Amino acid sequence: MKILFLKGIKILDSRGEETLKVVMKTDRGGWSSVSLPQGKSKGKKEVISLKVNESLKRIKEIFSFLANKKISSQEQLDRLLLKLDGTENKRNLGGNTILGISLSLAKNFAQSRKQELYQYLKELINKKEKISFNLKLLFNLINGGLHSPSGPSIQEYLLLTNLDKGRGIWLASKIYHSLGKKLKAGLGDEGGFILRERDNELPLRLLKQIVKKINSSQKIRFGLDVAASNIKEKINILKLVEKYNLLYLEDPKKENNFAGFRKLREELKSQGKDTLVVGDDLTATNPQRIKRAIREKSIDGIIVKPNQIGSLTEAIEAIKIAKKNKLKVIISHRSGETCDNFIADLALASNAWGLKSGAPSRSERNSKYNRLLEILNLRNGPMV
Ligand code: 2PG
Ligand code: MG
Repeated sequence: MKILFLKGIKILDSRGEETLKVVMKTDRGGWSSVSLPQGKSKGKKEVISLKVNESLKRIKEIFSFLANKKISSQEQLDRLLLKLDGTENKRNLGGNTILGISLSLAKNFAQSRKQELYQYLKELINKKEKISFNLKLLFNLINGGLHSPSGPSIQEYLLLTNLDKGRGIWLASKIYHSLGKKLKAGLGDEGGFILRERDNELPLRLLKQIVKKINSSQKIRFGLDVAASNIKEKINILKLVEKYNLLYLEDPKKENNFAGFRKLREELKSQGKDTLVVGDDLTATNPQRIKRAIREKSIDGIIVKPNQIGSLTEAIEAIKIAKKNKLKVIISHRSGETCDNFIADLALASNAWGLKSGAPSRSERNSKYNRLLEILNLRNGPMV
């Protein structure tokens, strides 16, 4: 395959900030494009994203370097770009620049093989495993922390349901609307409601009340992304786990506190809880950090955000390490998003435990949930 055209474009993200879109044409796959998300509560171990204008220049340089080179695989191009960058944190080319090209190539390869993106990605991740077409959805219904101008310091109050042939999405939507009627509140960065009260427990109380009223037969559990690196006060997490039967705790400790994660896990296990302790800023989709967390028994699962590491090949490496070590994989959006839905395909392709894409509201969040519905409904026939 040869790249015939490669260009970066500056576009707006869901917060109205500048982000990067990459457009590619190859001699086999035709046109493809990818828009990149951006985090706000970023981990210190994430790779560097360049300012969009800088990325645009790098893309021009990369295009002249790649023109007429034969590209035989995803990994070959990704490794070539990593070598060209030559740094550990991708500060020369930018993680956003490299990832934009890397993901555009993936879409292009899929097209050239007349495959859906998730089918192509599945072959990169695990040829033998069958896709289950089911996973947990983590809906961020109340936004706090850095994603909200007011309210609790915990960043995300998550409702967890099974995709269950799409039913989980409609259930979450129903709960979201009931909550909206009750709160009459504005929305935070990820489409969840914002509160004025700082009380960290109040959102869980509200969610519990609403879910009780809905009286659904489907399984619903709650979780938190504490994003503890951004919090100064002490929060009694174990009390919240006990009171609200929490299934999921993301970044409950600060991002370098591997021992603290482990201690919390041990406490939860000794109390017979099934609560999962998950690393996001702790592990930063970085294979080395994930291996350390495994060695130190810090986590039950990892968040995977391709732009934390900056190439598809390395994100897949992170997924493979996690799965091999029986860690749960949760594929995740960023708080600054676009309507690009690459991560929905990645979540199905990797048979991830979960997908986290914010509230079931606003097009940049719904594009991921809608992509799942599209795949579920069309997978036995032609995609449109
Ligand atoms: C997180 C993410 C996404 P951000 O902490 O998990 O929800 O936030 O993209 O701001 O890092
Ligand atoms: Mg997080």
